[in-house]
Amino acid sequence: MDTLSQSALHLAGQQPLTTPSLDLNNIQGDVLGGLPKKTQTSLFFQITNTALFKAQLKLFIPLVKTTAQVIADRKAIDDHKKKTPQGQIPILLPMVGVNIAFSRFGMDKLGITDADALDDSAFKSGQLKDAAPNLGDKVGADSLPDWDPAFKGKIDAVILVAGDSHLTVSTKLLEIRALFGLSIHEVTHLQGDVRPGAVSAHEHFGFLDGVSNPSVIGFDKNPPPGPKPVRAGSILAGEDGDSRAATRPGWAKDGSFLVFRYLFQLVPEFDDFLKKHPIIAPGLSPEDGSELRGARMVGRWKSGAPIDITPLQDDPELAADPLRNNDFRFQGERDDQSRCPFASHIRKTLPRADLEDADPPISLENRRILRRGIQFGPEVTQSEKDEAKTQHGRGLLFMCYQSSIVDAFQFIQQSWANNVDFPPFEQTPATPGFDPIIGQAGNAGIRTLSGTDPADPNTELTLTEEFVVPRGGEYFFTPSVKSLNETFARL
Ligand code: N7H
Repeated sequence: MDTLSQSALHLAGQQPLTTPSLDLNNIQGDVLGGLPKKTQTSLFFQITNTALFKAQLKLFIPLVKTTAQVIADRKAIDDHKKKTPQGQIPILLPMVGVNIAFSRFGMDKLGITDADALDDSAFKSGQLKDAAPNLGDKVGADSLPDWDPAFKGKIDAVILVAGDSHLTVSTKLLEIRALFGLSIHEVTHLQGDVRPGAVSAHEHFGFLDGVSNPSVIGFDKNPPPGPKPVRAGSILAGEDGDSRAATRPGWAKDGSFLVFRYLFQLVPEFDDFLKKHPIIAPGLSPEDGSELRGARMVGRWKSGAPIDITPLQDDPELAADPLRNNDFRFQGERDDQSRCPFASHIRKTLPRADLEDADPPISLENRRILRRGIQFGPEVTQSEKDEAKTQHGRGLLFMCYQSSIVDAFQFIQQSWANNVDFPPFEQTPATPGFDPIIGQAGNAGIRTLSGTDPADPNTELTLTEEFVVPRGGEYFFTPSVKSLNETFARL
């Protein structure tokens, strides 16, 4: 182990990590490694001819990118960047990665009879049924979630095709569509693209994304200081740390549940809200006050710097330093939200010391998710800015992996983000309120939260509009390559 990682572990208060061996040739590449991508198309389909589909799946499996291949791809990208002369923007390496995942409906069609033993009620019901009662999505006149029609029918599986350019991805898609031919019916496809130029790593509200993901023991060899690394079983079924490992079917091992959410973001409306609700404090311009309000809603500045470390002004150097930008725990602020609101998006979705330092301590290991989303839709136009109204759909194709949807994604959304009393502190006079970014209040729509004004954290802020609007999604399972061959494609 190098000195840097030793001191990183020391800072994080961790013991040196043991390395149980994970079979990286067996785990699909997006789960632990993340398919490298500037663009990704997700193809949602129904299986219309099971026997033909299984035969074609056999031929498709060699196209599936494994974790070992993703590691090689990432090394090739790094080497390529190093070879690019200083001052020049590197030309992107042509690259494409393919993964596949199945919903419960798809498993039923393939004749997988022991899928109940996966023991995940959210996966079993599908996201359409889960959305209104558990995730807080609004219901439309047809009593179904107010979603894009494509997601109101059944989806059996999704193929992810990620790459460096639209050309590489569309060429691979042609090959895949031709391969499966009439064995599938395409329900819809969604294209995501990283944003252009300087905002390429930022999501549409403008915040740096992809900063904090769990380090996985046995995979991430040098975890930076930050939240506790997790055992592989919190992401992969059947591995150490999966509490259901003993009762899950053998074919589930090294697979992972994939949550897909089609989330629209009302960016001009979000910006307009911040403009009209700046934090007012001596020495703060209205623009700075709006930035501060936004940072307190998210828990990080747009640069990525955490407000728990730098509460009143941005610090881009801190934001860019992976050894510091995740090294905080909301410690010393139990019962207090002067540095970071309880309801801020990152405190709601990973409440660090709020639970880990409780008496008795509550582990967060089974609540961790590996996020893999990508943006969709165009940049905000001048006319949208002028009208403060969205005219073009844009947002996040949210994706995350975990070994239990019920314990992780569903729990985070339902019991934390949408739960106004979370986190629970007896001494705090104010109710935390909704996560202002992803909290969903069902058809009521109106949400309140406290803590966004640092001078008076008990003051409540009312949001009459939800800035993130769910319009579809599904729950999938991403099997290992071995079980794709032996179980999913078995005739
Ligand atoms: Fe969130 N945002 O721009 O405000 N998210 N998220 N998320 N999110 C995070 O650490 C965002 C969504 C988590 O470890 C950051 O990468 C937006 C859902 C978790 O400290 C930012 C949407 C769920 C973390 C955003 C959205 C989560 C996290 C900080 C929807 C799960 C890590 C940068 C359009 C139910 C927490 C970073 C930690 C971070 C935003 C969705 C969960 C900026 C816009 C649906 C676990």
